[in-house]
Amino acid sequence: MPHQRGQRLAARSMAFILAGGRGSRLHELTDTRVKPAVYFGGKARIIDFALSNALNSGIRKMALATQYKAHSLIRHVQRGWNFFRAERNEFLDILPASQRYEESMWYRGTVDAVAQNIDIIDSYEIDYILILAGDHIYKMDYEAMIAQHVESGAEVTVGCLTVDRGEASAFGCMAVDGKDRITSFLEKPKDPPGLPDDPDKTLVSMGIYVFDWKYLRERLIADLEDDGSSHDFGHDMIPDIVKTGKAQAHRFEDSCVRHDPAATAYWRDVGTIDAFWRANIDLTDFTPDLDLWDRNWPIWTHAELVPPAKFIHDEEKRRGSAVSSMIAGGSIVSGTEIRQSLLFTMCHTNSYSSLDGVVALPYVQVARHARLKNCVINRGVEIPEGLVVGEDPEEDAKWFRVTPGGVTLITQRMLDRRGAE
Ligand code: ADQ
Ligand code: ADP
Repeated sequence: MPHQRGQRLAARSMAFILAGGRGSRLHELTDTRVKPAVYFGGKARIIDFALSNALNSGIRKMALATQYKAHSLIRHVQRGWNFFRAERNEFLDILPASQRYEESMWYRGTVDAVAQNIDIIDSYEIDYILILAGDHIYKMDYEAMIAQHVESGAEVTVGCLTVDRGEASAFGCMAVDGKDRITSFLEKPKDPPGLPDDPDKTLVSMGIYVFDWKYLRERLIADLEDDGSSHDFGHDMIPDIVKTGKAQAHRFEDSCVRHDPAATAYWRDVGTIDAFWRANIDLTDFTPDLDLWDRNWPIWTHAELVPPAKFIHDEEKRRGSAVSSMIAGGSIVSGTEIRQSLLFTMCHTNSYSSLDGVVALPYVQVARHARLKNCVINRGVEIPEGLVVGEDPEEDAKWFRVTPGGVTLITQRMLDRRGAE
């Protein structure tokens, strides 16, 4: 059925979210869950940012490609992401690699994850497809990017941002002309090029793309049969299209959602324990760069039905208090002194303990007399009485994972091993 004229661009588009990558730099935090399913910000999961951006941008057709360790992600999406009405042709489809295309073939790469679902995408009757990664923290109005794509007439529009040159080799790096047409694209170069007017900065790809569906469809069909391809957007398809001169850059600054135009354009890849800890703890700042309080751009998630956080102050015990911190619902802070920390849903801490710079995932319990500094504690961990972490890095490293940045990751398995010694 042809699309009606005057329909909003977002209504003629779908978001295809890639959430199947292996990823390993979050170590034990991704032992059982893929990175997009990792918790972030006290209530949400990383995937909620891409999904919320799409929803808030007016997109009502979404598909989520999953592969490794997908159970936690699928459960979260099933519980929390039911805003869609099939009657209005709205949906969020979960597309696990299910060997539909060929019986021996999982998703061979990001391009292949889309290609193996061509028939499903056809049935959505869309004009534009927005390819997203499910593993970044940012707020962005995707409709502005789609609008630029349509206006410029490019074959592909690549979301991009400026980073320090020293960090750029983890990204696809590009050069653009005066109209932001991409003139060269190098995937993860060892020695990234600097910007012409600022050699210490590099323009990099956010790994998000807009295509006309008709155009991408043809490229996907060719890629399916191309044994020489590694089936990856960053390695194969984007550099190829750049050579034709029909790839456009879209500046994140132009569609980043922020209260105050002077605020920094916030984007984080929380791909390491240090980055994950930092980004969570930053939320406890007086005015965090990431505004989770904006009623016009909410981050939607599955929220457990729990009572408000409770603080127990007992004259005989020490004060139960939290300062410069975020404490999620269902938590009980009983006689614990908490500073600059973030406790997720249903955490329970006990008397004579102190937490400073702690990111505690849901259902963490802290027994009495524990002193914890600069830690990430995995979901459901029971911190035993009197445990001290963050004061003697050598001792901590015997049992726990201490990062280069000095953050300690604690899991139940590590504690059990320590308890058994
Ligand atoms: P990377 O960050 O290395 O580079 P990649 O590993 O390809 O990105 O993952 C991108 C997204 O696709 C992730 O959300 C991942 O979970 C998912 N994914 C990976 N393999 C998949 C598969 N087989 N099936 C389904 N999903 C899969 C990319 C670009 C760079 C860009 C950075 C920005 O290639 O050019 O700079 O993203 O972070
Ligand atoms: P302590 O800090 O001395 O170890 P507890 O954690 O055992 O103390 O309990 C302190 C208070 O926390 C209780 O009096 C109660 O108000 C509240 N509390 C503890 N557990 C629960 C629970 N499961 N449900 C609701 N409230 C609880």
